[in-house]
Amino acid sequence: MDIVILAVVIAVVVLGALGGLIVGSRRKKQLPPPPPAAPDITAPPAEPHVGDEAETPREEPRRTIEEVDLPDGSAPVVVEEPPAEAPEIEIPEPTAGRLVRLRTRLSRSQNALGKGLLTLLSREHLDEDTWEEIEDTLLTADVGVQPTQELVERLRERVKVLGTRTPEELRTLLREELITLVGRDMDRAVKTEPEDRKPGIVMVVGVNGTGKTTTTGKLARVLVADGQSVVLGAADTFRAAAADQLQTWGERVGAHTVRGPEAGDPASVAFDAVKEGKEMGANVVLIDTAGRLHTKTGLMDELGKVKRVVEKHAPVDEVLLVLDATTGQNGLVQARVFSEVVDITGIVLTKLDGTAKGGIVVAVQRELGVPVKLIGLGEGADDLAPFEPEAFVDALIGE
Ligand SMILES: Nc1nc2c(ncn2[C@@H]2O[C@H](COP(=O)(O)OP(=O)(O)O)[C@@H](O)[C@H]2O)c(=O)[nH]1
Ligand SMILES: [Mg+2]
Repeated sequence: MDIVILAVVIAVVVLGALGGLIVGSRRKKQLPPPPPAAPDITAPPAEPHVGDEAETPREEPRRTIEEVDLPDGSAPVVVEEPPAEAPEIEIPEPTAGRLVRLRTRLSRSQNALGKGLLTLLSREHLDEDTWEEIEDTLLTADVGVQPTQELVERLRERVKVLGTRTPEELRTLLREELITLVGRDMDRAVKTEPEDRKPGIVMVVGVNGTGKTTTTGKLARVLVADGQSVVLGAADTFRAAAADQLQTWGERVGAHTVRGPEAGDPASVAFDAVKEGKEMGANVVLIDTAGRLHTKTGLMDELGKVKRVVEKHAPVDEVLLVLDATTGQNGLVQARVFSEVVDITGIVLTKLDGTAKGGIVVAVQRELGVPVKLIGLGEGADDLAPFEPEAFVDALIGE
């Protein structure tokens, strides 16, 4: 009798355990995952079942104490975590005197152009051959035919008047004539502050690889250093990397970047950038555009469209054409084509640190009748300088 009872008890326990197992595994399969809602913490903790996981699955978000519904029924409080790491905002260096600081970067042009001319002018006999060499020096430095002839003409006259020439006199003479050639009286200020409204609108255009995005980023820093608030428009929508590149520049100085979907309409990104700039009360909106090949007329037309669409807000204050100084005559061809599509108001000559052809400054101004306003003298964040004819010429002919 006792044995029978024991056997029945064992059978019941074993069956019960088996049943629990089956129920447990069924439960696991059939029940939906526990809802993220906070449990009633006043209820006794649920008994673990056979087959339940020993640990909370890792992908389940862990709730902090603040999120748990308290017994008094108050709403769950969601505490936002601070962003992983706020980017550190840099303080760009002031723009005054930048060209002086960066003058050694013009050493290639200095050796080829400035020192070359001084040496030639210092020869005892300034014969025809020497004048021809002077001419060649200027042409090789991309000064351009017409400006070269003008300069040589002026130098010949003045040297004749001078009679005997001390090196100091020659230097002064050459300095004056070069500054005149580069242009003393042009308005080289980048127009970012229209009197009657905010924000100022600047478009940056040019062929791929000339340095548009870099220049836009550097210019944003210049403006921020001058106390202005800047919004960037990433209207180069052909490559996501281009918008990333611009945004990175912006983040470094705390400037907001407006971007659109990849391969989206550049004109609408530009439009939105100005709209957001207005809403944010920004001082300046800088619009970086795609590097269109001037041979692709369709793409060039699109650039015209970007400008027209932006001008539904307000006139564009400045259209900066970025030219790579190392490309020489090719840059002049680009300049011509771009000026047919949009009215260029200023030129940025980049990569003057990598060329002996600083004379391109003169040639490109002549070509467009528009002043060089900024020059790029390196890849560093503050290697963009306002163009000052005196400081530029001084850098060319050396101290
Ligand atoms: N040495 C030098 N490199 C520059 C200068 N400006 C731009 N670059 C470089 O030129 C390359 C192309 O620049 P990017 O801004 O991407 O050209 P984009 O295609 O016109 O936007 C980058 O490697 C820049 O660092 C400059 O003034 N000097
Ligand atoms: Mg670019």
